[in-house]
Amino acid sequence: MPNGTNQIQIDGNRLWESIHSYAQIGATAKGGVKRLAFSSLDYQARDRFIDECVEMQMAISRDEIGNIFATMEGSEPDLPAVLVGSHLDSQPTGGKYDGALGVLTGLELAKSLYAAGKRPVRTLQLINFANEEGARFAPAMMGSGVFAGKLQLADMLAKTDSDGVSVQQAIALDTTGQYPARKERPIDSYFEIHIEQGPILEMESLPVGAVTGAQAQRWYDVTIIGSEAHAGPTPMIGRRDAGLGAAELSLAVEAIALEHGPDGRGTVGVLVPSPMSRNVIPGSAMLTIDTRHPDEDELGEMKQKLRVAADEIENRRGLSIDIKEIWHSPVTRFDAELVSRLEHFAAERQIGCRKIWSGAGHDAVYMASTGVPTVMVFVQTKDGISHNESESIKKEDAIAGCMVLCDAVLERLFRAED
Ligand code: HGY
Ligand code: MN
Ligand code: MN
Repeated sequence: MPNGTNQIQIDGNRLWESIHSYAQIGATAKGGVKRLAFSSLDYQARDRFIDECVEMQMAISRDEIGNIFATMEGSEPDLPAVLVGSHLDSQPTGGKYDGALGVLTGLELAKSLYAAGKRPVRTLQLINFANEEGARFAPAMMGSGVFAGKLQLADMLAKTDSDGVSVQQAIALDTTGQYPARKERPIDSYFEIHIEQGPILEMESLPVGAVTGAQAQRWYDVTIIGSEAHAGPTPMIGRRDAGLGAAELSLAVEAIALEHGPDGRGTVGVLVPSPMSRNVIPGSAMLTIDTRHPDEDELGEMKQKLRVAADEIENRRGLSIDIKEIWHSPVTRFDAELVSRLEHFAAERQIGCRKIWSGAGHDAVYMASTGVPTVMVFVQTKDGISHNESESIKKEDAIAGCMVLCDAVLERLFRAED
């Protein structure tokens, strides 16, 4: 524990209960959660978070993309504030820990400070970032991207989901309009705890990781045009089958990622031929492509190879294939000093910990892009499985991660000098 903070008792049991209580909001039959961004269930979880903060007399504010901020003013309110955040929105078949662990750990820290009657020197600001997942409205990390000034609000409000509903229309259904706009203030640091969503910590039997940064991502939307025709009388030779073009391009995405292995990643998460009739040759198709790599140059080469593969399929099949890059999240490094503080507090508590790189994107990526000292704690994930209703972590690992994060945050909160 940092000096002067030992009467602040983080209650790991209360955190674990809180996580499983929030998991009831949007609970799915298979044990996961479905709280798509800007949906009523997303708002329900977020409103619960707001209510718990208001009970501790924390000031609530919001911004125009729907990020929510809960503020516990420090005794030196002019000193730069310490931010702790993550997200409560989920994938359609999401797990109960992805994002929620981070928001609810911040809440647990505030509860511990409040219960001890201990006002921090610096202001603590908790954040629930809107639409981190990018599942309903691409791109991912939308709320933090707008907050960081890297994504333009107007562009994001115009994004639409598969039903043609825009972010602007979805936000209009929000119930927190009555909260004031967040006031700009200097930021000391940003902390986020998250499940690893990969297998490394479990393979090494470590409960937590000190995250050093995140790999780059490039997302694409692809439209393929062929010609619709009858599945019966139309000979195989000469067809312009957009569905098969999409299938071949999907295999090319996998091949390109493997060529750039072992770190290259390529996924086609959505592939929709049209008109989706069994006895009609698809005249068009749309697909989404998610590519990632820790090396920007390699990710750039993967992009070029994607176009080359598309050209070859286009020419051979008489199709037109339009590939639109819709998002680039660059390689991001977190603050080395904060990483070493996490390792220090883990060692002090005799909690096994190692430096680790993030394969997933997180709100912390955009926070780091603003120049604010930023760091994450990862928690071991069973079988490395996430974005899956079976997502699971051990209670003792969640508590270990919470303790390490809170130690590092408390050290910053009670640090008077700048
Ligand atoms: O896709 C990601 O990396 C994050 O989970 N949104
Ligand atoms: Mn997440
Ligand atoms: Mn996620």
